[in-house]
Amino acid sequence: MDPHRPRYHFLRPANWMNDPNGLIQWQGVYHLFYQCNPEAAVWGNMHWGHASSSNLIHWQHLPTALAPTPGGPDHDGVWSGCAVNWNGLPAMLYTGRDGESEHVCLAFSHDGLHTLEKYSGNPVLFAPPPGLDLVGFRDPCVWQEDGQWWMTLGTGMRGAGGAVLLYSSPDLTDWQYHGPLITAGPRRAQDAIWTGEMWECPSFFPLGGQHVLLISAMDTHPPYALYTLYMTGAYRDHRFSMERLSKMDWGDVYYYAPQAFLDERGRRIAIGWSREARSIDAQVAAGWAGVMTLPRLLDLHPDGRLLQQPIPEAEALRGERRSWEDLTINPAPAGQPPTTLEGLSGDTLEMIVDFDLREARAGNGRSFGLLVRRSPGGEEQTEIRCEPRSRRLVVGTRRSSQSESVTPGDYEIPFDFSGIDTLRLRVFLDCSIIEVYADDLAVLTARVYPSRPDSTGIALFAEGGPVRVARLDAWQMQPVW
Ligand code: DQQ
Repeated sequence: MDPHRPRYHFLRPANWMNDPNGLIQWQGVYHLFYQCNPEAAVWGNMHWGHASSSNLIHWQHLPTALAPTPGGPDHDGVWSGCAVNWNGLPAMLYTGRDGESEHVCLAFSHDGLHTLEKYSGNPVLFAPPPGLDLVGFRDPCVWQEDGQWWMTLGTGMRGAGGAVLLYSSPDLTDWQYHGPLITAGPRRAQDAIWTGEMWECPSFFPLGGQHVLLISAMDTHPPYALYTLYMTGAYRDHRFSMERLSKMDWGDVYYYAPQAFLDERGRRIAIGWSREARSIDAQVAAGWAGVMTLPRLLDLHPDGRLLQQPIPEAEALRGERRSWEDLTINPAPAGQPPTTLEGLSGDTLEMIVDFDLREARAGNGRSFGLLVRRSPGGEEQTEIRCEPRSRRLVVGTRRSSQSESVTPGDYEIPFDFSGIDTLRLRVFLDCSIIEVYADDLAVLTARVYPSRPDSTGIALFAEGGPVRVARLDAWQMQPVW
């Protein structure tokens, strides 16, 4: 068995997978369509794969749903798109790739999402309005508002950064341009986050009295971008004015192209794609590439920050549990190993760790955290480090693997520890994917490929002074495959 293949996250049986597409709950059943290459473990030849689930955790693989039509407007690939309820029929708006051109195409299902049929009049939107010099024209996100259909498309204004275009239609087939929903505008020196040359996969929706726009910022030239941003703000007169901008996931390239949908219970749920952090040769040799992150429940903090929580359904995977209370972790003397916990190890775990920040914050320059996927001698380990003084939380994968085919890195969440007495880290380990939730306010997805079978240890560490762990719960997670 491939030790790096996740066991409780969604992924295809084999070959390449990327963006989630067409997320919808239809007559009680969740459907996940996704970008895939059915022939190889490398990106290309894009089709829509398909799976369904009653709980967003246990998935059933279904036949490929959409393939390129030779001679059709999608003959070079069926790229990303969304699903809507079209007067009682599930309908998909997707990107048809045709050379370098991108068109909006429509498909629908007459048999309750067993199969999809392409609309004979495709494409339903052939090209952007004349006169715009754009980078990309793709990834429709569609909703109903005031008796009409509205659609956003991801693009960039050449030389001027990302943008989202807005269209409306009475019937999903005839689209009218309404101008940009939002444009990045010129880059300003004080902007903390570069928003890229184009915005892929916009996902736009109301949440907590405001609106949220998720975009995947892309820039293939310096200063480069390949990460997911969220914006919160006001949607008025068919324009979106952004008030807050942040990364949705601080793992950068390892969380991309998320799509958020509303389920039948009215929950806003996002699923993102995590690419591999090992060489293409290693991906081809493994025969699979790409995994979906755990679905996240989205909400809005009163101050406008996006709250993200793993869906509660994931708790059904919890198996054997171990708990500790009131632990004091002292700095290890030089050359001594960090603190391990009797009986706690593994590569498919959920952990909830409550760090008491009251003293640790006051202590000058203290840092503390967790080591996971650690070999007994520490030759391999992945670090989750809290640094209150430098206001950051770092996930370090530089020592995660001794294999040379892996891309290591340090990924950091800017995090303000002031005013928090207890920091709750919720960590999911599933073979090569790690998701770290910090107080549900910041999330970081990382990929690790330890080369040693004994790299399964968990340890706690403190530097510069002790840290108190108020509580630690850990569960062995049950596989879904
Ligand atoms: N992936 C799709 C595009 C999208 C990109 C192609 C984002 O539609 O813009 O596979 O990863």
